[in-house]
Amino acid sequence: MQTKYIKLGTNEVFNDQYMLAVFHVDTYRDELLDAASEIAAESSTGSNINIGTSTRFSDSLNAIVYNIDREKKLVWIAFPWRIFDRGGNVQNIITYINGNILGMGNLSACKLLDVWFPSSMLDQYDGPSYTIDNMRQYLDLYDIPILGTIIKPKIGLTSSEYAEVCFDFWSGGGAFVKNDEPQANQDFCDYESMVKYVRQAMDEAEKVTGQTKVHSFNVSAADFDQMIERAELVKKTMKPGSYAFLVDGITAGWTAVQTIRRRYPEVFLHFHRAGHGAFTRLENPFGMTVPVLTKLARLAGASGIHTGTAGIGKMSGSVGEDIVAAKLALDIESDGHFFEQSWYKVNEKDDDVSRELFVNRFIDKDWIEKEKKAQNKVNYHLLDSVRSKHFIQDWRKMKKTCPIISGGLNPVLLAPFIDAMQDVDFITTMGAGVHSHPQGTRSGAKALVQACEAWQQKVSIEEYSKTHPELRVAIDFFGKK
Ligand code: CAP
Ligand code: MG
Ligand code: MG
Repeated sequence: MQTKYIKLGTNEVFNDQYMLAVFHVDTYRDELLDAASEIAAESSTGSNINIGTSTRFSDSLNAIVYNIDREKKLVWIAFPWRIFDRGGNVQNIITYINGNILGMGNLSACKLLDVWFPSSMLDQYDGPSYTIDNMRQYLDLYDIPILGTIIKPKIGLTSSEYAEVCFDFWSGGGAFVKNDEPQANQDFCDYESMVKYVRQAMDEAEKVTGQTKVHSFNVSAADFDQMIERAELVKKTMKPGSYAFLVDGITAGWTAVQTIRRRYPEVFLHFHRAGHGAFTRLENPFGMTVPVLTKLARLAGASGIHTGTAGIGKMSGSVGEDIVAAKLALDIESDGHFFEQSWYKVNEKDDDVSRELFVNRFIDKDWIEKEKKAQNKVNYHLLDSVRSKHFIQDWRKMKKTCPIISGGLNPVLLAPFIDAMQDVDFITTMGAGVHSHPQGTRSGAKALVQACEAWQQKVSIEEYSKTHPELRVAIDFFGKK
């Protein structure tokens, strides 16, 4: 037990100097508080044994275990935010709070469920610059989700074939196209001609439809210079507003995300999270949750990040996680797992964190029961704790990050997802859900637009499809899938 890292019940961590975090922790052998103190030590100033080189000042930077729930195996730890690298470095925060501790031998679980940033800390971070509102203005599209696609096959089309599929989607009425996350500069589809042909396809589609369009280009690369080279090429080739920069934020890393945010504040920064499943999945007792990842992406300045389909699409996910994450990213005020966040308001008193509350909105007992039956690999304990409590967070003036909803969706699933979100402020991208339409990509795009029109007019897609043949075909095809 490293007692100097424990101050149960203390109020001193609510003084705006501490970032708060709540972990689900389990151990092979230690008592929970013992393990918690080891986590606090390893993730701040210490190691596994009390160190002789500590000073009074270094001790003032100790992380503090300030609360524990033995039944739910929850541990609350406060981190003095002055330990973090100056200059708004998100990568550095993660190195502390999801770093060495994930490998500690005595732990059988260590999952970061939620974090809370004090206002003084928030001021140090960029947050988003170009938001979905800017994109809406460019597209002149309001009050509906921005309808998009990922070009499929994931890889293998030549640059001109790729652009033709873009054209088909755009001319069918879709607004937003993205590179699939591994698309880069492959020998059969070189980056430069891909960008060039996309520009031509976009011009052509804009002429045909009279609508503006957006393409999100993956700029992730082996090194900094190459990433910037790709971004500059896109910038040179495309009209301002018509392109976004996609960064594979997990595999290329947070430094890539923050570099693009800082270099190109006038561009929509699209955070693709491929690989996040390794540490966010509920089956994995180690890592962080989707809401935490989403909060960190907002801190880093992502204009948009994938937040999952809440179990509606092909990826693992749930209402309790994905919708919470989406709302956290987006909302001025919304419920988190543990911390509720209000992004714009300045509180009169900074007593947010003492307002720990139960919010029942996302606690769906039936859903948990269903999940338990369906997936016996899920860590139920974690699942239950994830749904237990919420905190309040004030995000000050930090702009919103928009949810990007993707993964196994198709036009038939649009309305159910809007219902789950109870909101339309998101981008949705449907890959297979568009390109496998029996009549091809253009009809797939039309079906998607029609599904959205049906939702706007508050009629069922069944009803709407009587006069919209592409939607009819989509219902018959995807309905069976
Ligand atoms: C979707 C997608 C996205 C996933 C990532 C894919 O394609 O392009 O990468 O959505 O998951 O390759 O699977 P489909 P998430 O529409 O054809 O499924 O959004 O959860 O991060
Ligand atoms: Mg070390
Ligand atoms: Mg993809």
